[in-house]
Amino acid sequence: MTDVTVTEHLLLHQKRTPQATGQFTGLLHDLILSGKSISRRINKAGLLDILGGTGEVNVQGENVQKLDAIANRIMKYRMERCGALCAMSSEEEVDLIRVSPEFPRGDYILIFDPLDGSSNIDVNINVGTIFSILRRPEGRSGDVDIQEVLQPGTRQVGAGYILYGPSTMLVLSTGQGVHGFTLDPGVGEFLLSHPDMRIPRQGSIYSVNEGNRENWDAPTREAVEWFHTCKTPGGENYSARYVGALVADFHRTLLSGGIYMYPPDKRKPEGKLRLMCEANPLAFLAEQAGGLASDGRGRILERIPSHLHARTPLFIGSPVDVEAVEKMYAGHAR
Ligand code: AHM
Ligand code: MG
Repeated sequence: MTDVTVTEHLLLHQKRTPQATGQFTGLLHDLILSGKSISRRINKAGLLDILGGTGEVNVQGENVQKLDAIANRIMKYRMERCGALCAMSSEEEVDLIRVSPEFPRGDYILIFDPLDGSSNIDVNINVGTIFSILRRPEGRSGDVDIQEVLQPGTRQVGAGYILYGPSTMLVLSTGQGVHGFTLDPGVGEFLLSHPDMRIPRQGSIYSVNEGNRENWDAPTREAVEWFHTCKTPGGENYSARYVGALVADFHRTLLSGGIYMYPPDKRKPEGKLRLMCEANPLAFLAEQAGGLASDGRGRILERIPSHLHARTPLFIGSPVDVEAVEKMYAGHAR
């Protein structure tokens, strides 16, 4: 662990141009502040009456947990006031959230999953906030049109997540590698703990919900069979790991290598995960760390979202492992 704070790191590494307005740095500052507030709530989850469901069902047809709703509120409140955004989209809300004219508006668009893996909250297992930052297309002003938001992941200018685990970590990329920061609760600052994170070329772990096996498509069956039988570079068998919180499974994959998969299946032909608030930001991080992210047939980052809550199959992690899955797909016609 270094004593470089995330703010110091950003100031040292942000490209400084005469046109730079400081909006982007301000946006990240408020995002980090929101993450700290959510982290504090989560740490107290067992002590306050904030576990369990609200009784509502969200836009995705899933039960809303109280902490989902709290995290969503914290993000919206803070980020609407940060002065850098013109619009936001949350996994928890059907419509685009346009920044109200009573607040200063900026050029950026924030897409987020306020609390990924929230079905894990009641059992005190890792959850996280995932975010993707887009820039409004040049020359646009006034109210944001939905088409301005539906950009492919290649256009992201920043992405990351805050993982609420044994310690709280921020993993961030602004397009110059991936850097990890650990929250020092004593001083309330994220300190640089994982500079320039790189995914190993091949891992030794595959991560998929094997309970869905009977509904998988043929290439996924073949791919998982391949992971059952192939060897790691050290001659060992692959191990299976599945937390069931994408952000936690991805974090392990980023650090240790291997692959996380949420394939299409008979009941969910487009997979389960959301392209804009889950797959794109993690794909951006994976590529920045030397890994790959694919929908089986192509790069996640090149998919054009059809709507805010569009879904995608996801195969993400070490290049050798993701390429193995793509080979299985290439052997099957669409
Ligand atoms: P959430 O954003 O509502 O928490 O849902 C997404 C989660 C991912 O975090 C996780 O990888 C996946 O759903 C688990 O799904 P399943 O239980 O079908 O394996
Ligand atoms: Mg999620």
